[in-house]
Amino acid sequence: MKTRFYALFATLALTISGAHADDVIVDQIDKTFVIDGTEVESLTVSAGDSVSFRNSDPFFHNIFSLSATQIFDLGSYPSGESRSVSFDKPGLVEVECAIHPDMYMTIEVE
Ligand SMILES: [Cu+2]
Repeated sequence: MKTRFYALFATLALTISGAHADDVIVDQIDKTFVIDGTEVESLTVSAGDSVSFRNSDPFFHNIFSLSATQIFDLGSYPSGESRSVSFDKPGLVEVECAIHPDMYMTIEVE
């Protein structure tokens, strides 16, 4: 009986920690998307996670997506500013910049 109680408690603890949402920082450097100093073209997150798009370039960016999974438009924002999006639905999200058409990455929401 006691063992069963502890097993239930362990399951509950795992469920709570599993619900923790992450925030991933995606930099914009030299018109590319960068995570921890490495240029990336794709990223996988869990539903409920958010991504902060930080502008580390000396000019404006305007990050947006027209993907049905998550349509968003962060607007035009200057160097040093961050804007974030939370991803709630699983699926693929294509991310672009309205100012720099060559900027492109995908976010897979699991
Ligand atoms: Cu841009």
